[in-house]
Amino acid sequence: MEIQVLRRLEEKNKADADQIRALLNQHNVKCFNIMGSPGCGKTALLEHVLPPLQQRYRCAVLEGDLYTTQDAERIAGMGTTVIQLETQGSCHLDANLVMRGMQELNLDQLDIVFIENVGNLVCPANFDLGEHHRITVVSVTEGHDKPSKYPALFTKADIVLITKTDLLEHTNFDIHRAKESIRKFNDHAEIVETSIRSAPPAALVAFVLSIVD
Ligand SMILES: Nc1nc2c(ncn2[C@@H]2O[C@H](COP(=O)(O)OP(=O)(O)OP(=O)(O)O)[C@@H](O)[C@H]2O)c(=O)[nH]1
Ligand SMILES: [Mg+2]
Repeated sequence: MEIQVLRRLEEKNKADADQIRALLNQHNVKCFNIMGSPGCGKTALLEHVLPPLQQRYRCAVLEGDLYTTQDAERIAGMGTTVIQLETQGSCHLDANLVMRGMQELNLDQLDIVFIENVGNLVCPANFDLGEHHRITVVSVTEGHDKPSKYPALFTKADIVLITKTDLLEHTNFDIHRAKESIRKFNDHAEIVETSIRSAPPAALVAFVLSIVD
């Protein structure tokens, strides 16, 4: 009985996600779903990639959070259109909530929508949000074992960012081992080392531009 309910929810989410993708395609808007652990640096990356992207493209952000609007305020502070998606305690976004967010945006006036998912290395992987591409972020302070321990988010990524590399010397994070683990589950994703401190995330900007240009 419980299994039947889960399948229905998944089917409903998939149907909603397909509807979102169709809506975005109709408006020629590209959508990127950013996922990773709490504090891995998702919002910080957005703060760094939005300025160069916004020189050429019209961007908006859907900010997923359990309760607070702190990340949404950071994005709004940059002058970027942002809609808060409050999950009220749930550990991931689903397509139904994302659709409501999309309906608040003027898609005719946009080229790119970023979704920052709730900080979580497990649950968001199972929920198609109607995005075109998935960006997975893992920071060196989390440990190089995380891709092999939590493969789901890495399996479905189109690009994986290994962040906070400025802190490498203070950790035992083995970049080579992390990349090997990611490759076991994903043979196509670009894997990029980055840091907002020492090396601005040019590879992420280039990835987004390669899709949108
Ligand atoms: N040293 C260093 N710190 C970073 C880097 N990227 C992010 N941080 C810091 O890491 C902390 C968390 O960054 P956020 O961008 O808020 O992380 P997040 O993934 O959006 O967090 P949640 O939305 O809560 O899941 C902040 O204090 C950032 O300044 C980096 O490349 N290097
Ligand atoms: Mg954040």
